[in-house]
Amino acid sequence: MTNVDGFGHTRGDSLFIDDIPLLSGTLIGVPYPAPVAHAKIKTLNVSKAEKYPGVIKILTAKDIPGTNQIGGIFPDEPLFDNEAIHYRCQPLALVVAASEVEARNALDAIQIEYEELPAIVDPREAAQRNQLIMPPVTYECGDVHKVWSECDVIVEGRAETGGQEHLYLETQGAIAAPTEDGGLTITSSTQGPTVVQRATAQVLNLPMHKIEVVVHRLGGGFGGKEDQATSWAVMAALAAFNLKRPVKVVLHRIEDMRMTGKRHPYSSDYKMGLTKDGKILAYEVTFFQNAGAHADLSPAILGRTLFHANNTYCIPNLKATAYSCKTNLLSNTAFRGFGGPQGIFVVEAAIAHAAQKMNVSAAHIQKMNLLKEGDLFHYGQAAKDCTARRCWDLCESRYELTSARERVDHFNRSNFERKKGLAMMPICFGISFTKTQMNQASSLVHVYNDGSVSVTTAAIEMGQGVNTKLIEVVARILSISPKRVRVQTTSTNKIANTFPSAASAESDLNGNATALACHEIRARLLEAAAHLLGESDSTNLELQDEIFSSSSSGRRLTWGEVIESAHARRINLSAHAHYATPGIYFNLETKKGEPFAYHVYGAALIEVTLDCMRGTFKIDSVQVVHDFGASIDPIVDLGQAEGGLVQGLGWMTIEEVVFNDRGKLLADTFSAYKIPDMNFVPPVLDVHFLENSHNPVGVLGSKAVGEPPLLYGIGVFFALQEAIHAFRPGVRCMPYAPMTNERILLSLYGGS
Ligand code: LUZ
Ligand code: MOS
Repeated sequence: MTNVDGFGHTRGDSLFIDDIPLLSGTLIGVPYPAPVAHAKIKTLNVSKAEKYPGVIKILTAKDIPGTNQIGGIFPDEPLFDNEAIHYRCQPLALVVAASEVEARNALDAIQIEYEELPAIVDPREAAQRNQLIMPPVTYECGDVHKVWSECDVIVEGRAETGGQEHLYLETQGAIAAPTEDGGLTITSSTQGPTVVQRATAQVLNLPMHKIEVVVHRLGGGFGGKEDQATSWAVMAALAAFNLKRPVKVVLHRIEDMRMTGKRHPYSSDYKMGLTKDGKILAYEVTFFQNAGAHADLSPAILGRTLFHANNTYCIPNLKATAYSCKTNLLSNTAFRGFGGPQGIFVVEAAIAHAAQKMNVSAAHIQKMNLLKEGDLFHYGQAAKDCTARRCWDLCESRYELTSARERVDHFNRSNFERKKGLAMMPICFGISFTKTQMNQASSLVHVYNDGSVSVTTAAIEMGQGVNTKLIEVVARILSISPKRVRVQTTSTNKIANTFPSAASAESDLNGNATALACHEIRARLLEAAAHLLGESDSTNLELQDEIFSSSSSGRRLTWGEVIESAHARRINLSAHAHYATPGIYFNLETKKGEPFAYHVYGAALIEVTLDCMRGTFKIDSVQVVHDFGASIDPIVDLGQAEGGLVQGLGWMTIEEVVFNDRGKLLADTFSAYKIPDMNFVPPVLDVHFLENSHNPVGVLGSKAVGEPPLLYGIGVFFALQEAIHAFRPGVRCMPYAPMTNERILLSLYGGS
């Protein structure tokens, strides 16, 4: 089956927020950005700006009828702060005008007086001053301190990873329109309709039932719209509520880059102890997460960093501590991987360090320590149906690691100014929201009396293909053509109490709920067919390819005949089902439990060629064996795997979020912030689907796919590191990502 959005997207028929035809009288809102990164606000005066032509009103904290608060995990984020500025470009007011030009013209006329305070941008400095989002958290197993003395090799060091801009194609935005009874309908580009609904209800002091949040689709999310679509939607809603007119707020790209949070940069300290054979005995790591100004999702992201601190290795003694550090930067937020990649980078950096010191390949240490069936993660869950070794072994044999190694070594001996590097990158990612209660979803399936079917869930289509997968679920269980099935627009009126499309889990959760609803309808239709055929029950009936057939009488009925008859007999042709992932739990006190329904595994082999004169490089190949379970849709899954891994390659190399020391974002345009393009994509990009994998907990035996493949990108850093070492033996190339051309040159020629 082809992606249901394919035609619409390529023809330009798909509607995004900015394409939706406006009701007449719709006003435009533009947020007013704070001029500095940290200050006490003395006065904010909008009266002059409000007199500008076309301006209807400028909304500030004073216009909020309910609670001035949108914080998701902690209530630490006012919609419009009227006391302090915590980061540069923090929105302080919303200018509402008849046109966008008029709204923008008035921005400069807003007068603000403030007392500037020093800006803290470094997470370690914030931690030193005890500026923490919450107390530090430690996950551990075994006792690292007892075993250091037994280790033959110990490495210690610091590792850093930078931020990452989501660069979804569609910028943040929403349109809010008042309803006749004082409520609102909000069309939002959000991954979490209920998040928007709840925050709006709180800010406007309305019951949630008066607010409908509608989402057609997103032009990309990547986590950037899990929590951070909320403020724009609430601003539009606040204005529509005050002015009794529809209001649209859509950010320009530069505003989006300056005003919305990104992937969290981390600075980390590691210590790893191994036997002389390469067995990891102990690993101690401390993470300093740069949370930015507000909590946002940082505490949950910190949790996933701790869960994934071991990547795919069995480490008997592990101690991981994490600090969420409050700085005067944008509130960093969810980004594909959700803290997992940051944790995994550090353990890979420690292994690479140990390998250099022991003069063995990193692959030797990686392979020796891979998880196997039944091994315990440090949080107490056992590795089940663990395919880590199968993926590794197949990757090694299929892509001929041994001969690749020889070829690369030979290349490096016979070339001076160009060097190659090779890295294996095994991955492990836990599937389920780490907060157990979020792992639930529901689905509403209608069979119409013309035989067509509609399905509505909480799932948000954001390019990841969830709608295509939902159609496949319905079509397979009802045994009908996918052409009969339509996925309806997501709305909080139709499906309540939704959780965001996030954590790679939306196909599993909404797909499983849809499967339950379809099984109910299927059973009713089989009964109806039995009745029509004069059989006492449906035991001898089958439904296959839109035909009901009886194995006892051999008689057949079409899909249409049975629907018509069931409807005439007043049988319910709709079902609403709820699904909650079974068996998962996590004890927040002991930090033990089984938080994940299952894990996704895979392994990649990455080869690079470095130009040691220029500091430039080519990624020659990324070759992957990935466990997709029994893929529902291999084309959609392949797209997710390729997109994810290229996004990971970009994070590790060319994407650099740069702020100055006063908290000003310098990389706020496409010319200053480089993301992967077609030329960057490796010429050899092979993703092999692991054979004979069936995941009993996923939907129709599949495994979640959104986030895990991003982790393969981490391997490119260590492939480049190896190439640098080949040019300059003995140099210690610091594990500071991204490995930009400047950093490469400094490693090749700088003081060490
Ligand atoms: N969002 C969230 C996520 O709220 N909880 C999670 O565990 C998660 N994991 C990955 C991506 N988004
Ligand atoms: Mo996400 S990082 O799955 O919103």
